[in-house]
Amino acid sequence: MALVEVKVPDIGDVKDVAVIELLVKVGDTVAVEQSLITVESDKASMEIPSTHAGVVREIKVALGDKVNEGSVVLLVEAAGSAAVAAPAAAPVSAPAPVAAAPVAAPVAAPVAAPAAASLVEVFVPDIGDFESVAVIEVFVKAGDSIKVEQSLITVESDKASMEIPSSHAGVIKELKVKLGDKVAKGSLLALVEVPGAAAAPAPAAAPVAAAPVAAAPVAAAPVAAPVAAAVAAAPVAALPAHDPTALKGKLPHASPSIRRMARELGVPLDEVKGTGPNGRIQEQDLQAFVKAVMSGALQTAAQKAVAPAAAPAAAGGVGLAGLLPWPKVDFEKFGAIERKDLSRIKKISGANLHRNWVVIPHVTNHDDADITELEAFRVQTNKENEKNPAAVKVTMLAFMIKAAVAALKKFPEFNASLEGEGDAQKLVLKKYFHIGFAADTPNGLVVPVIKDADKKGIFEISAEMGELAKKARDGKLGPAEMSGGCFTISSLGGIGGRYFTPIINAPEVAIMGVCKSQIEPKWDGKAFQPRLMLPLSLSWDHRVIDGAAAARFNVYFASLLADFRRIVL
Ligand code: CAO
Repeated sequence: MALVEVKVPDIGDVKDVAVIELLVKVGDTVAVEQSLITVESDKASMEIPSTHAGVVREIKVALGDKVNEGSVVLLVEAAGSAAVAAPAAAPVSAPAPVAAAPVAAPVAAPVAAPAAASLVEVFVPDIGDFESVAVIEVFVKAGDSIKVEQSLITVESDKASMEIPSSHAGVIKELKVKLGDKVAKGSLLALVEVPGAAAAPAPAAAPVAAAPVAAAPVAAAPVAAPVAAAVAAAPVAALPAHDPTALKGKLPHASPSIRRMARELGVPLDEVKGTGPNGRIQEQDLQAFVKAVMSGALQTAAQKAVAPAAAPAAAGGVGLAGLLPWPKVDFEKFGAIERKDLSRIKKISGANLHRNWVVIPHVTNHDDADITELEAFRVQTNKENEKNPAAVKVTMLAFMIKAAVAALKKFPEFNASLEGEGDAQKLVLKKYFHIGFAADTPNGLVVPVIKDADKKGIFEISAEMGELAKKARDGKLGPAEMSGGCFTISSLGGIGGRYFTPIINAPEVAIMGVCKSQIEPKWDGKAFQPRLMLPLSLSWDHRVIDGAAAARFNVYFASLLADFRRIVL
């Protein structure tokens, strides 16, 4: 078994790069191309792969060491070294074959060619052996003035991230790439309007050439595939790993392998505190972050945004990070489909409903109200007014709004909201009675609010509901008409169904869901009688309301509808 030196291959035009990560230790078995260390210059970070398979016998570099092409990284006891010996010579000692490449090749390739009198095309320069790399950041937009060598985009392979600089100064007229695009050497990045373009192309070659753009993968020997990526202008641009589209002001400082790991785990890298040199995020930092989130000791920004009030509960609960990722299905595989944007209302109400469902411990009590007499009264009232064109049609929902006011007065904790968090949390009891009702519109669900329903009569409420429902359907409701609610009624009575579990409209603490009334046989002690029964579904926030109170609220609410005279008692 021979000991083989594994050396830093040609890493392009960068010198004295710092070792920022040791990815293996003595005794580890490594494979060819397995990353051994990460090095970092002020231009790029790159992982140095092994040229040999075998067991690591000695590591010749330490964190913080400065290395160059040819520096010995470690000694590997190569398995079947006789076989590897010959090709092994190449990578270890063969930076030479590629030495010319990183400087020379990119010079020619990426240079911008003038597209019109003053419009030049800026291309991706020679980025080494990467066929197709993803655009993970776009730093500029059309209209921006840029300088030569200013970074335009960041691309990332599984081994390195690199910023692609502009070969020209000028104004971006058109950007030809976007986040997620795959690019390679020669891909058109942008059209740049260059002042006095005639002069620009020649010098423009220089900055691109000067930029240590290219990686110089060793092509000579099969075992030698040191993927030295390299590049451009700024410190390594690492992305918020969980969402490449969510660009943030400050980019996390981490190697490509750490960023890849973060992406795989769904860790928002920009929230991880790095303990490495210059705050660099290391594997143990990622592990600590994941542990903290899983134990509930920490919430990610996304979790906080989804569940701001859940923070206290999270201490004893399970973090959302524990959930499986959303299933990805190739729907086209199973049949024809069509993709449609969600309406603005659906997006807003969806986000609110999601938060409320996740944060509030919902319980739903179901009951029935005997509305035989009330419905007869309502129909009779409407009949009496039939000939009066100015008369308002009285609705069952108007009666329910008045019943809700009476029930809220009797059970004040239903007319309340939670405020604050932890020990400082308080229950806000409201002395006003604004009742919301869910209205179905072509664009989605909205909840107009009848203000001061305690001071209004059935006709007035019916009229106001009619106006608000029309405005809702026409998309003309203002924010003031949808705010300030104390309690919501969601009636599906005109449509059908038996019971459902309405989602509480935070910061309210309860909601009444109503379904279609129907005649049912009810035992009166002597015989079954046909009674018109209205199904009720009261959802309530168990942090504020107890089950017994909810049952009492439902019974009282139902009793008011059963005999509306009680409302004036
Ligand atoms: N049982 C049986 N029939 C009922 C009923 C009930 N509980 N409530 C209403 N109806 C009948 C009415 O009698 C009326 O019939 P007629 O036209 O024959 O008189 C018809 O349904 C329409 O009732 P209405 O004019 O009184 O309207 P409404 O008060 O029922 O509804 C509104 C108004 C705005 C609430 C409704 O249009 C709506 O948008 N409902 C959907 C709410 C919703 O989507 N909730 C779900 C939220 S969770 O996703």
